Amino acid sequence: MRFLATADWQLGMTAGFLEPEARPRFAQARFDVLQRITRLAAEREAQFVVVCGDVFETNQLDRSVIARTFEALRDSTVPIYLLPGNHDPLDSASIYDSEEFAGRRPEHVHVIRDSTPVAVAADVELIGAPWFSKRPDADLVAAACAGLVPPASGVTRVVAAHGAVATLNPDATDPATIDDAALSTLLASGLVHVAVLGDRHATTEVASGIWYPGTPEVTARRETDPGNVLVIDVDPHADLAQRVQVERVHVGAWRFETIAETLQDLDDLARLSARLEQISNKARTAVWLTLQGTLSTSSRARLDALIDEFGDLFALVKIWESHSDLVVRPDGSDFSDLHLTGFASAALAELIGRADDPSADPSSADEAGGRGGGGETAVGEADGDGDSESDSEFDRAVEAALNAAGGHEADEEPASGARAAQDALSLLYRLTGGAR
Ligand SMILES: [Mn+2]
Repeated sequence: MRFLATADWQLGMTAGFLEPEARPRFAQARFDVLQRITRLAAEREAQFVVVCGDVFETNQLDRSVIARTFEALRDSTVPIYLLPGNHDPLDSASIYDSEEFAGRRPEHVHVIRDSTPVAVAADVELIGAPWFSKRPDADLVAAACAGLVPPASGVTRVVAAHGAVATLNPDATDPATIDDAALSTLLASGLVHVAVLGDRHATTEVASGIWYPGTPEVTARRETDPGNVLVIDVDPHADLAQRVQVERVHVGAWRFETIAETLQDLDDLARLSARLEQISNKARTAVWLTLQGTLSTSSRARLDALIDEFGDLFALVKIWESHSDLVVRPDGSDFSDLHLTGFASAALAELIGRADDPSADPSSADEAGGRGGGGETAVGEADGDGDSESDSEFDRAVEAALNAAGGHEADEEPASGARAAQDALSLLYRLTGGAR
């Protein structure tokens, strides 16, 4: 008996961490992959598809998500069983009870609403363990399998459930934890033949006959092997060790990657650039850079320009700040071509001093921002002295860099004083044309 197992579709998920223009593409990918799944099920002559929970990201979704889900599943020639999970439980606000869902559900799409065995075919029985709330107070798999009698000869019994198993759960006190040792005993006894689970987004074999298929499209950076579905063959007459054959098939189009590099000079930047360049399907790839090393101001500015350029192609390219340690050491030659005078020259000297001072404390970042305001006076004075237009532009660049030294991205830890000054120098270098 062959079936296809998948889970954690998380339809309707938004990805606020991606570039804004990439977010609708990411949301659409979660629907597009459904057609690849149902086509695969038909090609492999699977008897059914089971989705082991978290079909939807929440119970509160725009009705268009339901419409697009059923549109994507419309042409499936294989029946599809949806199991409510912790994101989409069968509670009083359940998406499965909404008018849109009931009104649009195609005949071949079924919701598993209790643990009564479902006769998918004459030789297949499906036992589901749906979630009825976000916090079950018991092991739902144990409850679903309690009191089972042996299946009729030749009938394959499949368990579909959702949640963390004890051997992989960091929170062993959670009463909803699935006792996978007890499940293995059930499997060995032949009361059930295979168990497929949702909740863990990376494809994982827990034990013989117990699998997490994982999410068909990646949802988070930490997932080690997402983007798969499982084609599962079960021989109900065989012992547990030989009973279940699993083929993982990659169906996901998106990738979340982490790239680690040590950067010291322009050669290292060229290597990083080449690594990014050779990645295919950039529009559906997000990259977090974990960077170590020490760069001159001009090299750091080149790095920032490189990240901006690749940011136009990728769904995201970003330095993962909490996993990076990149220091900028101003090089004497970095600014010598700029022939700075007056306020700009004094500000530059101060930034270089601060960038080199590891003892600079975070509060000085605020001070640097404050001094940006002081720059307005300097610009005014320079204009009063009849300085050229380009000098005035340059002063604005210095001011912008100083202001940037006081700011940092909201999702990152506050920059230290030295770090803020390093960022400001890099920005100053770029604003004044140094990275072209
Ligand atoms: Mn999930």
